[in-house]
Amino acid sequence: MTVLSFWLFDFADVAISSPFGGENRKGRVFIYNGNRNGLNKDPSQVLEGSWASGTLPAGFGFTLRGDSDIDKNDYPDLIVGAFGVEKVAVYRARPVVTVDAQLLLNPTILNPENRNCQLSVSDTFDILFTVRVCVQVSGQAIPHNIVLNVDLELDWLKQKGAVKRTLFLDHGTAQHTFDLVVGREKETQCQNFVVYLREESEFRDKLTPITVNLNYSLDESAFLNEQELKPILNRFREPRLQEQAHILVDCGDDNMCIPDLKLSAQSDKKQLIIGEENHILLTINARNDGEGAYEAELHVSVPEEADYIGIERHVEGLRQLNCEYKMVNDSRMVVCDLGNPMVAGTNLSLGLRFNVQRLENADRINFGLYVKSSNKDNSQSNFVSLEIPIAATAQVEIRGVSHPPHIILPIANWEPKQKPSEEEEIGPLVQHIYELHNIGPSAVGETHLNVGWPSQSREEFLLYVFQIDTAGPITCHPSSAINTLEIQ
Ligand SMILES: *[C@@H]1O[C@H](CO)[C@@H](O)[C@H](O)[C@H]1NC(C)=O
Ligand SMILES: *[C@@H]1O[C@H](CO)[C@@H](O)[C@H](O)[C@H]1NC(C)=O
Ligand SMILES: *[C@@H]1O[C@H](CO)[C@@H](O)[C@H](O)[C@H]1NC(C)=O
Ligand SMILES: [Ca+2]
Ligand SMILES: [Ca+2]
Repeated sequence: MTVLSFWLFDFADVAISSPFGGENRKGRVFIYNGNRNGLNKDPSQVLEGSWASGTLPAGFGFTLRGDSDIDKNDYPDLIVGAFGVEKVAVYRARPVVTVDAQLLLNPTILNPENRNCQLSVSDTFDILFTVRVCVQVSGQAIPHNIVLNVDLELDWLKQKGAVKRTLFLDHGTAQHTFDLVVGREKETQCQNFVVYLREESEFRDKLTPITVNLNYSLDESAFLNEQELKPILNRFREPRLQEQAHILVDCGDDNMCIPDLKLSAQSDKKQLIIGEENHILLTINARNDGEGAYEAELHVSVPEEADYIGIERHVEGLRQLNCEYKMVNDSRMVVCDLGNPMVAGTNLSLGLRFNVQRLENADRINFGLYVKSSNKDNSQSNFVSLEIPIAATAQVEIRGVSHPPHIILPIANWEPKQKPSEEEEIGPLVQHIYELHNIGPSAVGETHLNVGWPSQSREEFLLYVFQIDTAGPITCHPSSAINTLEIQ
């Protein structure tokens, strides 16, 4: 192991070699940067020998020489010897550019009530703020002018096609890339950009801060001299800055909105009857007893038996909100906009109408309701499960007539026969007609009609049944055999 220290800036850096270390014992040199308290724990660079070990190991790093400036660029260089292959490698140090960048937003609180400037393109008043980028560069023996590629991105937290709430006034975009030329001995170099907040109707999220992201890199194409080593950015500076602006929301001194959402709901029908025209009106009361609830929405899950008709518009005291019917993950929902924000103290009622059919296979239907907001804390209301039982009711009627209506006994000039074989021989014909009616509304299943009749009197036939006719979906089963005498 060989240890070599060399000085650059304030703290000594150290090169430590391990001549037989690394893959296939090719040898390695580790560079550790110094800091105020000594050395960094992890190496900033690891140099690898590139010569295979023959009979002798290559021994890359067997000797280290440094702290001298071979190419006269003002940075100490490092020479690594590999005695096994009779080679030396020279590592030239690149100039290090330290960038001090600042990102300033003004103002940092945007008040949507306070649209203060008229844009020529639209006739609306816009909320503007300034993004100021300031940069200073320093470094030993760095080029006279440093060119930085700078990327500015507005509303950085809104990625992947989300609506950017702020745009550059000059470009109409949320992203802007530009070159900043900073002189070595110059004062801080600044550039201002005017940014506007889109109209409130164009976005919903007012709670998430508007994050402005700045990142930069060295424009390497600006260094034309091939002989000279190109500078690099100081690796101990993150080439990225972020600042945030907030849209003013009514959240009290702590600037944290904690809503207290309450929900209740009832149906105008206490039960549903199979077979009836079932329209129901759900009357829903939503309140916010806490601070502003942002992007507040009422979510109603609709049971499969029900179809959404619309919002009730004719009852006084019920608000006409914007409600939308949609499918969410295979479940049917009605989603109503309760406001953005649903301000503190809101107490509103609305009515939703549904048509309920297809009740035959259920004994109840269930609506699930809750209010959600985009607030971080306490974002949802209580969950309301509204259950409506299903019942069947039917009014069933029976009517009957007899032809003839009367028969007077004994029948004049008529004698019973010992062995009757013809219809007339057993007595006069009596016909009973029974009619069954279901007036509804529900269908009736498994209906039984029991008819009894006097069949005998004093050991003789009274009403002798010899035929049963039916019309309609009905079958008859006599309790004992009929027409035992087989009369034609
Ligand atoms: C800024 O960062 C993004 C993402 O990391 C990168 O794609 C872009 O090239 C960077 N811009 C500059 C100027 O370095
Ligand atoms: C829909 O499904 C996704 C993924 O399965 C889940 O994260 C999300 O919460 C679901 N949404 C609802 C409203 O159930
Ligand atoms: C909400 O308003 C209704 C009338 O619109 C009223 O009857 C009810 O008491 C109010 N609720 C609260 C908690 O203020
Ligand atoms: Ca040098
Ligand atoms: Ca608060």
